Amino acid sequence: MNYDLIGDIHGHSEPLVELLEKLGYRLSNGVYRQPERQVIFLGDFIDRGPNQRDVISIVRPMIEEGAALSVMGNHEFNAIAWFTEDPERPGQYLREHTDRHRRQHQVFLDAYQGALDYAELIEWFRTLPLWLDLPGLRVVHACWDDALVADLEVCFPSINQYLDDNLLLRASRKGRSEHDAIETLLKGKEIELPKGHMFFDKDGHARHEVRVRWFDGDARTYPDAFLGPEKVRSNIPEDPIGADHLLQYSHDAPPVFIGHYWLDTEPTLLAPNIACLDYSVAAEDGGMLVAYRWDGEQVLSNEKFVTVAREPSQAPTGA
Ligand SMILES: [Mn+2]
Repeated sequence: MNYDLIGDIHGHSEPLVELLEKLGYRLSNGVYRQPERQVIFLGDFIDRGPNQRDVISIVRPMIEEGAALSVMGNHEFNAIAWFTEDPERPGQYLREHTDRHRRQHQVFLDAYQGALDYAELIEWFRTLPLWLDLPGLRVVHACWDDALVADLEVCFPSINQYLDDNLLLRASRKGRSEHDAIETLLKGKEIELPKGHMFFDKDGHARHEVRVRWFDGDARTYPDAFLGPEKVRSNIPEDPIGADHLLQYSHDAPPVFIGHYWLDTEPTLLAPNIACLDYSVAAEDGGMLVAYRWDGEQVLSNEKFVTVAREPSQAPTGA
């Protein structure tokens, strides 16, 4: 099977429709299809953008009718944990209802909280696999880690059919190995900046860690290892890092497609077998929704990105 992989959508249905049409998908009985190909979504359907329901009403039928596959993004995982009451702490939730967490999730809550289909949508999010290991390619929201994938498969054999209560609870407890595992797969590897260094992220939060090129065991300094928007780079010191923070991913292993990193350059491969497809479609100053047309190649090509630009929001919608 040949696949069109599509990066983080974050509530922007207009670029999604434009991209699907550009890729040759046509609406038929409520489902965008292309007879010879399937889409693979990289997760993060929700939060941030203006069309939370419209995005779900496009991607969900595609997945349910076999026109697409998908992995879970950290925003879907967070939505599940926000919704789910903590069985050991009545009245509390697996994701704490702090102001900061609420702000990150507000546009989704505005669209679904109190609606009859909210609980059912959360149930559906729980069916999204954490990763896909398909013939010739691998898909995960942020970081492929062979050892974690192998461990989780042994401990939780049905992990990619349904995120069960046991795993959801363990993954929501800081300090547990399951928490670290899900964080790594869905949010990537982060390393602490040297003392005294920090920067503000797109939401204005102070960050003391950076996301890193987990696949690149040759990175020796913070700038070598940094993976994220280029506008942040001037805050990254030249200091050396400990190489044991990185995983490395063999150049002979199948290509891995990831989203998550809010890149802001022209789409470019991160390595001959690593492509990130998140180019900040939801950024306030505009960005791109990005796909990669994959036809079985094991060495990826910069020629195969397909993009749709989104202009900056006219009036930021606040919160
Ligand atoms: Mn993400």
